[in-house]
Amino acid sequence: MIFSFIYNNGYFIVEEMMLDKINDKLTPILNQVMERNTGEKEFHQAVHEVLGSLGHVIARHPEYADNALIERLCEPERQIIFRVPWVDDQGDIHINRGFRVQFNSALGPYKGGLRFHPTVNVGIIKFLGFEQTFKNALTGMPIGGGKGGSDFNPRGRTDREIMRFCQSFMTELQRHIGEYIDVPAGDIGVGGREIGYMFGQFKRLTNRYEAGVITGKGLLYGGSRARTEATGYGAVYFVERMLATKGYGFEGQRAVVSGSGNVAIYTIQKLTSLGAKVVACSDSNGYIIDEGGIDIDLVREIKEQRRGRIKEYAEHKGHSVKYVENGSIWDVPCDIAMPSATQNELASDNARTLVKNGLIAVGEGANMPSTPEAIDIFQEAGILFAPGKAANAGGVATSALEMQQNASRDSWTFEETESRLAGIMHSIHDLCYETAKEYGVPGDYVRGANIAGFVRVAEAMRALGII
Ligand code: NDP
Ligand code: 2IT
Repeated sequence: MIFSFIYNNGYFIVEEMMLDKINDKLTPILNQVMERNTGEKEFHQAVHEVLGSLGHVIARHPEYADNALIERLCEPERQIIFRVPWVDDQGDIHINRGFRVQFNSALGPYKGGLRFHPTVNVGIIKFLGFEQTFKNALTGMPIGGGKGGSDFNPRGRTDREIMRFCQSFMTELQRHIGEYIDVPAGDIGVGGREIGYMFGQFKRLTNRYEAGVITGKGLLYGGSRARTEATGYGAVYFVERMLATKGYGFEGQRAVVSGSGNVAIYTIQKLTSLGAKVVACSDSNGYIIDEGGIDIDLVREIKEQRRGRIKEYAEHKGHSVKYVENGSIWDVPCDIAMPSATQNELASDNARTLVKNGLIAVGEGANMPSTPEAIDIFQEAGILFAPGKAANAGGVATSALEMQQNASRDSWTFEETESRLAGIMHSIHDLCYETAKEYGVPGDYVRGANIAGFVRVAEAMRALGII
């Protein structure tokens, strides 16, 4: 029996992994991954979920397991760990650790974000790079999978400190990236400001205006319109299409969105514009409930302009808004839940509460926010469940649109870019939906996404030989 150790709200929860989902051929591969990557529990969890979906595929296409293809798929092509020294405003020196895991380049240059958060370690970056490989495949765009970041904590740091940290981080990272090699972007703790400082340092060190080396850039220096909004908007487009398969729409639905960062903000904005009422959002300290519907302009002012805390929303609005410190946002009853903060933020007890409260759909804006047991509970209850690697692919897809614009030295309108994003999300939805049906698990978007992503990467890896 294998257990996963899941960090949730300050506690480790031990949850049993459902090994019976794993096919005989795949079990030794999973065991090897767990032995070889000791203690990297999030990476184990991500590999377990994907391999747990592949039983039927390998039965139908045994050639995908030839030449140790799956073993190769579970081992990153390259893992880079480096020192990031920087000086704070008082003149004290800090040493952080930088990471870039170049997971798989079968479909294109490595592509994926950079995360700056104190919890970052190699296991977190590996899980994210592994997920990214399949997500990027689902977009149908020519991008491989990678991820990076640092255990640097940006919270409370001045603008100058952030700049010096980003410059030091890029001083090392620049030797490993390039528009045809590896193209980073943002993730938790990395937004437009950080991308600007990193691109500036890359340009200075290389003497090249190579815009396609990084995405999420500002509009004046090679960024794409709609990239900032893309992950949240894309997740809502996916959920809209998923709801439509059951004849539902957003009008009048009550929604809860965790987090209040980039993904959460634009998820809330799009849900609201399509007729849903978003009643709660959060940060790592607590959550707010606004029964009148979240005032997104106020959230943006607090979070994007002042880099403040979500508690300030309640302080500003007074009695009509409730702030709950350290509680679980999933206690708030809703029809649609969109976890958009971080991995394993929604565990089995939260899933049970949501189901009991009448939930109809979950759309994962974050990467791997639901624990495996929570996903089982949703699926057994017949809840529509959109996994992150499909639902949040709009961010990276729009990054690939940014790369296209950079390559052609073009710049599209917001409408043009958003309509391409919507088209991509609809086709990812339909691919997952049709794949699930084809493999005898209709309505199972987890398997649909894992299988469809895997097949694309596996086909490319087979064509490229044993490398
Ligand atoms: P941001 O840094 O903009 O926002 C992150 C939000 O999540 C904040 O509200 C933050 O609260 C909260 N959060 C982060 N870590 C934790 C934690 N350990 N516990 C509780 N809350 C936490 O990041 P993004 O919005 O960009 O990313 C959110 C999620 O979406 C991540 O899983 C990311 O990987 C994923 N994602 C992002 C994409 C993008 O384009 N940005 C694309 C696809 C997926 P606090 O301020 O208190 O830390
Ligand atoms: O998890 C993700 O897909 C991202 N953080 C975005 C990656 C990208 O390259 O835009």
